[in-house]
Amino acid sequence: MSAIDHLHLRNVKKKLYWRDVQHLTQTFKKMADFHAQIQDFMGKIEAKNSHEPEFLQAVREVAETVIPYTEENPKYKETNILERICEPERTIMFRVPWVNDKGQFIVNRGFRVEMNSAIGPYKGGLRFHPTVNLSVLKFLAFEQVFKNSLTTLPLGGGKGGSDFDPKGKSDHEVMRFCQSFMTELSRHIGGFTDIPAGDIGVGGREIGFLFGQYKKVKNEFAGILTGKGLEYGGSLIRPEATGYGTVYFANEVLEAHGDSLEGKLCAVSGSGNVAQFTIEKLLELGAKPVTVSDSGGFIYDKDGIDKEKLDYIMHLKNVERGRIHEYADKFKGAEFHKGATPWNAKVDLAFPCATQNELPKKDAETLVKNGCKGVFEGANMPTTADGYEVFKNNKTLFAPGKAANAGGVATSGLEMSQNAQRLSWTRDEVDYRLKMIMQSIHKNCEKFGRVDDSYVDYVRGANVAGFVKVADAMMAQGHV
Ligand code: NDP
Ligand code: 2IT
Repeated sequence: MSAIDHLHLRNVKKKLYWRDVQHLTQTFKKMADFHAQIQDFMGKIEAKNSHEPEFLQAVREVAETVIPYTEENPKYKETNILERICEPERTIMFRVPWVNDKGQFIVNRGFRVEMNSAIGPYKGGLRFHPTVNLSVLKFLAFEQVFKNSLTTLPLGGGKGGSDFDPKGKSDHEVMRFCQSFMTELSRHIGGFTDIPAGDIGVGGREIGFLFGQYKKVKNEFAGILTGKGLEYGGSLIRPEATGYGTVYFANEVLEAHGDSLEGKLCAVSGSGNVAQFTIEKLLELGAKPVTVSDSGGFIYDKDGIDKEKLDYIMHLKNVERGRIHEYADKFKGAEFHKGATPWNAKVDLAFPCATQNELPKKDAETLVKNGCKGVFEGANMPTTADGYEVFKNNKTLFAPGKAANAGGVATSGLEMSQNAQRLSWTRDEVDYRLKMIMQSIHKNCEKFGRVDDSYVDYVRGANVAGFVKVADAMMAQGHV
């Protein structure tokens, strides 16, 4: 190389260096600016909702991804859409009086958070669990707005429930509670207003009692709930839909990254509706689920939970209403770990399907250390904020609940369509539509969440994609 070439090369390097420095400085400045704006925004939300930690957690996750987007799309900032989305359109709290089998007078608290109706009537589940409070239901209703927007269907967001604990109650007690709950709720819901469904502690039995009471009080047979029994307007595949949809979504993510579910060891938490049908679909697609849990602890079955064992779990949980430790008595070789969660198991993939904040930072670190390549949230917000940071920093594939578990509410939307048409689609038809919806959610998340050729930030993708549709509808409808 000549002396002139050397000189030229040095100048090019110098220029490149300065360009890099300038670029980095700009990037840091932008990040600091975003950070300041997020802090400022959260300050306002925290001031109004200071006793609602779950709600604030859900809002912060959205703010961290949506605020940078609104900076580049100022129309959303100018119309203050994000702050407007954080304020429920309406929150209803009510007394639920009922009498237990001993003749005692019990009172519980009932709620319905009607969060956002920009793109359709309020839609979202009812949760019956002793931990239910306004913070939990506001976080769930907030998540539901973005999730429902992703489904491609015209569904607004809501959530409700009660601090009633169905565990240990007789069928008659559950029926009397549901009747009292619906006597009040019936004033606030309707096929064009608000259509609740199930969630933790609310399955087919509870939906039946709630539907019966609505019909009695209102004297109308209407599609005001989803998750109904097949005999009275329910849809095939709705019970399966959340778990199936989560696995369809996982399949999309893995395929997009040149991988598949075949032969993968999977940790599943929970043993309720979502966990059961997650396991069923994992088996169908060739994966090997090895854990299942409830609030008493988890089962590790090194031989895998096969179809026969899953049938046992379904009978134990749905019919006998038993506890998961009984699995270890039935199937020798399976271990029960009392009071623990499944995240220490050495697995390829994790499917948290129980409840919020069940996967904290230390467990995320253990999963990563053990070689876990993907986390797919069947539950709502099961991963803590710092747990998610661990996955993000390690480029673990991570599908947030509002995308991965949207198949449940999407199929509720399909149940509403069938009710409106007064007909029932076949199992194959509903399953096909569910699969198509999960594929479309995946594409939409990729569109807004792609970081580089090898990594998609599905959290950013889901939040921004969900936000854009709701925000555009809100802007079109004026400041209402
Ligand atoms: P179920 O009531 O059918 O099952 C809940 C399961 O999670 C049970 O195994 C329960 O154990 C466990 N669980 C609940 N709370 C806790 C807790 N605090 N600590 C440990 N384990 C707990 O509910 P689903 O399966 O319907 O719901 C599970 C998750 O999926 C929830 O986050 C829900 O919001 C979400 N989801 C549900 C949808 C649906 O269509 N049902 C749709 C989308 C999301 P135990 O019996 O001991 O309480
Ligand atoms: O969290 C959820 O998406 C649900 N519990 C299902 C809601 C519904 O309306 O089917």
